[in-house]
Amino acid sequence: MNAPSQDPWRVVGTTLLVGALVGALGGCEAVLALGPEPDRDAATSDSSSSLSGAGPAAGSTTTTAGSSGQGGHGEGAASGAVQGGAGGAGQGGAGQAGAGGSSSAGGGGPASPYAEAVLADEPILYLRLGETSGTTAVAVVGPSGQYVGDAGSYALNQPGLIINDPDTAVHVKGGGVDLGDFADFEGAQPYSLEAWVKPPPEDGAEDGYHRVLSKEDEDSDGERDGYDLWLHNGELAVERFVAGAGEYAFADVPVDGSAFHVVATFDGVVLRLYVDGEPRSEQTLTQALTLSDNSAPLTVGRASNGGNELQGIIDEVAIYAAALSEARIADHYAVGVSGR
Ligand SMILES: [Ca+2]
Ligand SMILES: [Ca+2]
Ligand SMILES: [Ca+2]
Repeated sequence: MNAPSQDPWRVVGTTLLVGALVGALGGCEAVLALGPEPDRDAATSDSSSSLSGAGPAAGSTTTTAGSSGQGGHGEGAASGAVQGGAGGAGQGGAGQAGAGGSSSAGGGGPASPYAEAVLADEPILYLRLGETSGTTAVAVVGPSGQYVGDAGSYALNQPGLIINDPDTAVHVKGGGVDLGDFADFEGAQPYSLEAWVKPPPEDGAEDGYHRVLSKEDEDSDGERDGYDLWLHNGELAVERFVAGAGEYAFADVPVDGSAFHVVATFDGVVLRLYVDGEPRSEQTLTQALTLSDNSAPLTVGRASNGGNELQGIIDEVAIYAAALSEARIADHYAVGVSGR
């Protein structure tokens, strides 16, 4: 009960996360994998103050951290944690606790304003893709994935796409991440899909539809069902399919090899696509396109069936069970390109 308040990340990571999260094992692995980073302790004092701004998610997570870090009473983080903890208990907010707590784990060491911005919106999946070795894509929130593909089909530990954030990214070259059957979003459930992508310069000969994210079953009945986000000849699209009938929203993206931020949202009726924090297109569905539960894996960097590979760096993938607002998307982008 007397752990120093200046190290809430460690307290959360080692005591709370393990039991609290859906991705508890992943969170623990994140701590182990990232623990040795030298700046960890130095950065945690900064992160404690910023954590208090993360709202109920961070606050409720730190229920344990707050009670064990009571020496810090009077500081933003400690009081936030205590208040958050009370709120979390009242709401039975285990999921929220998980999200906030894993922010600490995912951060590992240095505070990440970008990760905090993501976690403030309570994703159901958040992959920082910052592994340096192994085959597990450790989830900060949600199920961890497996890096899949032939030897050389992906490269870990590539420069990340978030400014002033030491967390790295993966370069996919045919491989990707398989998250298993997750995030079906049956019916007309809302969602948001988010990623940072840095494809190679367009050479004019590009062909094919390169999946950034995919949760699409076409194999069981030969017809496309689900949703995905793809690149094709400098065009980005979010699509939604039921029994082969689909609707899309499209937007142009850079073809000069520069990175961009994408968020696709679905609010139950309208598909929207945002690039670099700005709304770029939308499509109001003209048919219901009611999704069914399927068993196709959610994948990053290639289609659920392993095809349609993306080439390039992909980073900071998040999925939310809500349509993020334009303001929140703009904020994520602003933090991502400023580092604060
Ligand atoms: Ca990353
Ligand atoms: Ca199908
Ligand atoms: Ca399913």
